[in-house]
Amino acid sequence: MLSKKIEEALNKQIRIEAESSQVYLAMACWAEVQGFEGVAQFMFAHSDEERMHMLKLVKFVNERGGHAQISDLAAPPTEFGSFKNMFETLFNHEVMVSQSINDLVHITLEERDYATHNFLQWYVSEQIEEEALARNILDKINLIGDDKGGLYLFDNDVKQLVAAGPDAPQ
Ligand code: OFO
Repeated sequence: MLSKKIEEALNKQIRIEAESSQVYLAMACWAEVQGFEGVAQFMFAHSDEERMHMLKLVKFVNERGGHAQISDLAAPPTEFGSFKNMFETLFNHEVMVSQSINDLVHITLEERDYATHNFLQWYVSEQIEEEALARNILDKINLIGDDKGGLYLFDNDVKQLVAAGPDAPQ
């Protein structure tokens, strides 16, 4: 059984994951209309992953005697200025999500809710991977700068990354 405090904190995280999915969907659209197919595919896949993160929390809350709240979401930006700027936004967003997961883990320890603590370990590991991936991509973008040819190759690279990943679109 979840305490009210844990239920509220998990519901807050449900909203964060849902908003993350929206942010990456907006990034996918921004990249797609500019013809960057690889980056768009990457962002569409990432958006789906965030929805999966959200659903996993929803199921957990409901199964543990709580009630998952599906709330309205903040609208993401529609313009991202440049790829560098967009991937910086993505990286900073993931750092914010990691912080939020850490806060949540902290609350479970305060409340002595070891079941939720255990459940959240999956998110802790996931955030390590997501931050590393975002940092990796950002490093590449920083090397390329505004070079058009470089961006074209980068887009192809990212396409390979999606194709190789577990959530690769068919
Ligand atoms: Fe990319 O964050 Fe979910 O957990």
